[in-house]
Amino acid sequence: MQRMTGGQAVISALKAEGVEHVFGISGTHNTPLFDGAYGEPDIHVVTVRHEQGAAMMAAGYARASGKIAACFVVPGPGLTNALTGMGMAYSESTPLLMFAGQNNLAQLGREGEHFHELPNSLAVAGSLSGYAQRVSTPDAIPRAVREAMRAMRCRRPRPAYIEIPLDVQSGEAEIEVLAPEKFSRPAGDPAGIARAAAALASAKRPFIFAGGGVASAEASQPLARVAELLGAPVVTSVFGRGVISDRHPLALGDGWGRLNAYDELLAQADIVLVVGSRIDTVSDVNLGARFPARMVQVDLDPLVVGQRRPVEVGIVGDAAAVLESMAEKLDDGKKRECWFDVAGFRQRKRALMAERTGPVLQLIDELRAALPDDTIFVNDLTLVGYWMPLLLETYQPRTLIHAGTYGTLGYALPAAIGAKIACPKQPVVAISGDGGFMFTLQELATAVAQKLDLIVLLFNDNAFGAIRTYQDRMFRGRRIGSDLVNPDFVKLGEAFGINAARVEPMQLGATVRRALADGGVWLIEIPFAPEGQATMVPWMP
Ligand SMILES: Cc1ncc(C[n+]2csc(CCOP(=O)(O)OP(=O)(O)O)c2C)c(N)n1
Ligand SMILES: [Mg+2]
Repeated sequence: MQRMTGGQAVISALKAEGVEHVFGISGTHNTPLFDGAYGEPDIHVVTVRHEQGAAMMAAGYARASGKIAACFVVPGPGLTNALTGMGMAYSESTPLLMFAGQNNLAQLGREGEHFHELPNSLAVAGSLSGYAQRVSTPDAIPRAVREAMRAMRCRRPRPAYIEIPLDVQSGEAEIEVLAPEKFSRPAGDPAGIARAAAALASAKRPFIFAGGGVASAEASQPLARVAELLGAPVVTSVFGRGVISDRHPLALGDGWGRLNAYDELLAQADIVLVVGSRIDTVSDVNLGARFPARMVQVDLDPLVVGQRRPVEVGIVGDAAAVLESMAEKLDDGKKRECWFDVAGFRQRKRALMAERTGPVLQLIDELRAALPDDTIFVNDLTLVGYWMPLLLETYQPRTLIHAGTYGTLGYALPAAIGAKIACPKQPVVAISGDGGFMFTLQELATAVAQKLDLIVLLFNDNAFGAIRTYQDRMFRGRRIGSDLVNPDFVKLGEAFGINAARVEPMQLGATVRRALADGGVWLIEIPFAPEGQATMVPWMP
């Protein structure tokens, strides 16, 4: 037991859980939380420039590293600003620990029009969280943090939310700091795993569909082992990119969209193992409807198993644990030959993509060649970003962070900042359009303050380009509200004191190499407005 304030209790609990970073903005309603971190060498406070940035940074941090970061925001506007980032994290099954201040206990629930009052804030935040609680005494704080951690670690990861009234933050009490706990996830029902292994082994032409759950469970190795034992090609969702290296002979990459590039695989496959994926709409617009009728599904979330279509065998469990047990069952000392011509398919797919995406593929190839294998790319919703999961060769898990199904503009820069803070040794590249960049550009100041090495690519067509194309296609060229008047982005970068350049697409590789060598924050604007079918993003009908 130690005597401390509620704010200090939060910091002690975070330290005990191994949390190292807090993203946030202070105000009168959360200063005791910030004060708790005063002089604490193990907790790094990152001041952001808008709360949506805080949540997106924490999300990028978790997706790049698997580590959990906290956010501190004021109630009312601080929380509502953070909601878009929380929505993003919720839809991508990403953990983050959001703390909001609150008015004093006695003022709550009365519609008293107190400062920062947001009626039903718990319900508001709770709708985007896997755990939401208000604490009413300082000594309840360690338990709430522990419960939040349990929810994020043991169940499908989601944001967690803890709300602390001001008098609880500054109140003192004798507080017990809880010792760290080893969290465990369900390892899957052994009988189900045996049936799944038998079903997969009995089929002649299996394939695997692997999602973000494989990355969060750090299950790349057992995934490759199961694939090799079955001779099964592996397709990933956009969230699963990198869980199997594109250099692996069984890796097919991702690429469903609306392109139907996988028709030849689907026409022949007789069973599918879906692991760590809800079969999301960005990865497969058909939501798995065209998968083989025989399906084995492994997921940590019981609601996901069988959600899209009936399963022959469903297993609720951690992807790493289940795939390891499955590999044990399948292992008869031999690897099976793959029934599908993966190399030939990849060549045909690349030729199709070259024809279809032309200059976009060239750009992405340039980028890949200029950057090391462990570079983390973070995509916004922009032409080049949409194509990244399909076109970028990806070699490691967590290195391609694609904006989630929530689909907000402005995600790339803050999520990239979070990724860089979590993984300082890896190069990080944000990919934005002129429209999306302007949603969160103020976080350039955060990148500067944190002295980051960061490359921001801004593809400028002076438009909400995808929407303009959509209007051209679906509304017979009746363009409205999709052209943009932009600032001079190079001057804007200079005003932030960062390196800024405007380069033609052909110079991108050289410029990125230079940015990597020189370090610091780089804003590289690429005027880019291709014509014709290259503007047709993968999701467009
Ligand atoms: C918060 C939010 N508002 C609106 C949209 C709708 N939207 C999707 S793409 C897009 C255009 C983005 O323009 P830009 O970032 O310049 O990329 P481009 O399509 O030009 O490559 C818009 C407005 C959205 N996804 N998110
Ligand atoms: Mg644009």
